[in-house]
Amino acid sequence: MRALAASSRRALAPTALQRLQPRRQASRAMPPPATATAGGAPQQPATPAARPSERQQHAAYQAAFFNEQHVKELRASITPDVEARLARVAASIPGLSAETRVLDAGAGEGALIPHLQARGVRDVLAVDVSPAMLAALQRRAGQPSSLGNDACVRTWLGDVADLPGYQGPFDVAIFNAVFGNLLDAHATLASTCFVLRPGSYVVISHPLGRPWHESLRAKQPQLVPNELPQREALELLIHDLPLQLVSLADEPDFYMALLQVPKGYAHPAAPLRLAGNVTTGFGRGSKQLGVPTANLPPAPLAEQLAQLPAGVYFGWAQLNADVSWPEADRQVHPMVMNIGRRPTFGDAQPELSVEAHIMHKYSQDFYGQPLRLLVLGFIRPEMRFSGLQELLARINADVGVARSQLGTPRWQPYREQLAAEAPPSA
Ligand code: ADP
Ligand code: RBF
Ligand code: MG
Repeated sequence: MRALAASSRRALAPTALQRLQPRRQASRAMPPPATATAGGAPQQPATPAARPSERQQHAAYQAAFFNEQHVKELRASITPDVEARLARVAASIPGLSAETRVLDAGAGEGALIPHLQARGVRDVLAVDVSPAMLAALQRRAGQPSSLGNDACVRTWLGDVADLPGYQGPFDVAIFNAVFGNLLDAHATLASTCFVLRPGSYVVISHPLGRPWHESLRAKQPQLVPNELPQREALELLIHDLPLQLVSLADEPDFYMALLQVPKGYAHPAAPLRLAGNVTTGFGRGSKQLGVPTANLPPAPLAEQLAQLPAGVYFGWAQLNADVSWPEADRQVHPMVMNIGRRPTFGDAQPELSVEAHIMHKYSQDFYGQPLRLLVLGFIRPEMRFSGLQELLARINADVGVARSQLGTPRWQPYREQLAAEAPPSA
C-alpha cells in the first residue's frame, strides 16, 4: 500500500488507438541509472551485461523511496476513517473465506491484511518491491509457517509482474493504494491474469478516492505515474485482457474497481464461428516446434474478428474433409488458437493471422480443406516474447489451459453443437 503518500505520467487516459498498439514499454531497454540504488532492485537482470529495463528502474526507484521512514509515515496516515474504508474494500470482495488465496499486490506494510482476515481469509501472499515495507508487514502479521502448504501470510519481494507462476493460483488479486504507482498497468494486469484461477477477482482500490489520488499524482508524477481509471478508461484498459468489469465505486473519498476473470475464461461474444479453407501460414516452422497451426484467411472473417482482440483463444474444431478421410480426422477436436500479428517476430508490416492448433494427430496435412472453429474462451492477449523458447513455453501452457478447460462439462454442449452444424459430407 503506497500511494497514500505521493501518482501517472500518463495524465490522460490512453486513446483507443494507443491501447490497440502493441505494448513495448515494459521491455524497452534504457540506459543504466547514474547511481545504483542499494537494496533497490530485487529483480536483477539475468546477465551482468544486461541493462535494467524501464520497469526495473521504476521498481528500484519505488523500493528506495519506500524506506523505513516512509513506512512509519504511511502507518501514521491510516486514521480510523481510513481503516473503515479499508474494511469496506475487504467487505466488497465476493466470496472471501478461509479457503481463499489472496495475492496482495503492492501490499506495502500490510494495511489491508487485518481486514481480509476479519472476513475469514488466512492465506495471503504479500508482494512488494520495498524490503522495508515487507519487513514491517511481516512483523505485524507474524512469521509464516515453514510448511509451504499452510495457510498464512507470506511475502515475496519483487515486482508483481515478475511473480513466478508456481506462486499461484490465486482466487483474488488486490491492488490497494498501489495501482497509481505501476509504470505499466496493462502489462501488470496481463501478467497477474497468469496466476489467477478462472472465476477469480481482481480489485483495484484506493481508500482516499480518485480526486485525492489525482492531486498526489500531480505533485509526485515519478512516484505515481498512473491514474486510477474512470469507467471508460478502465474498459479500455481491460478490453484485450481476460477480465470483465463487475462493478466500479468512484466516490469522492473511495475508489474500488472489481474485475473478474470469467468462469471458464468465457468470452463475452462466445460462441463465435470461424470457418474457411485452410491456407498456408508464414512458414515459421510451427509444425517443427510441435504445434502446427492451421491458418484461415482472415479477410472473410472481418465481422467476427472485430469482436476478438489479438490474443489466444480456445474452443472446438472440425475438419470437413470428404468421407475418404479417416473418421477420426473428421470429428470435433479441442483447439487453441492465436489471432494477431505475431509481434515476437517483429515483422515490419505483419499481416493478421488466424491460426488454430488442433489437439488431434491427423493422418495427413489438410491445406485447402474446409475447417470450422467454435471460439469459446479467451486465455490471454497476444504478447511479444523475448525469444522463440519463451514463446513456445507459453504456447505449451496455453495448450494446457485449453485442454483442461475443454475437459470440463461447461464446454461439452458446444462440441455437439459444432458437430450438428457440419455441412453434409461429400
Ligand atoms: P503453416 O505455416 O503453413 O501454417 P504449420 O507448420 O503451421 O505451417 O503447419 C500447419 C499445417 O499442418 C496445417 O495447415 C495442417 O495442414 C497441418 N496439420 C497437421 N496436424 C495439425 C494439427 N493438429 N493442427 C493444425 N494443423 C495441423
Ligand atoms: N505469437 C506471438 O508473437 N505472440 C504470442 O503471444 C503468440 N501466442 C500464440 C499462442 C498460440 C496458442 C499459438 C498456436 C500461436 C501463438 N503465436 C504467438 C503465433 C506464433 O508466433 C506462430 O504460430 C509462429 O508461426 C510460431 O512459429
Ligand atoms: Mg500455421
